Amino acid sequence: MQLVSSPLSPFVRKVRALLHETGLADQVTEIPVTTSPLDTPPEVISANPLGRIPALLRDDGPAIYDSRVICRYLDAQAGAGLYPEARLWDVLTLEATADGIMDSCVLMIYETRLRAEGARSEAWVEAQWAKIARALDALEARWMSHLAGPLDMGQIALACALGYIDFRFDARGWRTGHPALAAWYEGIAARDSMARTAPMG
Ligand SMILES: N[C@@H](CCC(=O)N[C@@H](CS)C(=O)NCC(=O)O)C(=O)O
Repeated sequence: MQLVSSPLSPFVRKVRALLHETGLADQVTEIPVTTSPLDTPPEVISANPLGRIPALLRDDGPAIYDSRVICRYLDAQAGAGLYPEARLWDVLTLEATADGIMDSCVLMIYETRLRAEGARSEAWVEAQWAKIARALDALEARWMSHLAGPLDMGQIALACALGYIDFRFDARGWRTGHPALAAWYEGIAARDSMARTAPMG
């Protein structure tokens, strides 16, 4: 299998972390790309008409995309149980929350990097951060007992999201007001799968 990827994408990181957690890493080779909404390479479009990464090229079927679909597929291939039936809706909701944090982070980056200076909206950027801040509050208030449980894909996704906030928006100080979440993150960030996939640069 081949993964259309980029080392800095938090969505790609979800897949890469899952590959390490499940022992499937040596079955997937990466096709590194540089992509943005304004400049999408053909190999991304041929794998995903939406022009987004990650996309997984399978040996025995059409390409699949969206990190949630890829992660669920690879988990099933490995029989790893990262989407346990008994907690499925919680795991999927947690993964959706993490993905939503990443969506807002990526939109903030695009707004400041891709838009011409005079067209940028500070209010819009702050509205994206407000979504992230509300999600962090909800995680701190309602999700800590789930996070204390066995590893699942929601937790891996959340670790990727928090790592991406650290990487791009460290100055926002997300740990302030979220001590339990910060303590949980210290633990999961030390896992081999997270250390080996941390964004650098
Ligand atoms: N929901 C998608 C989001 C993927 C996504 O937004 N990826 C970014 C890179 S971090 C991308 O490909 N952006 C290019 C674009 O939006 O055209 C997923 O989970 O895979």
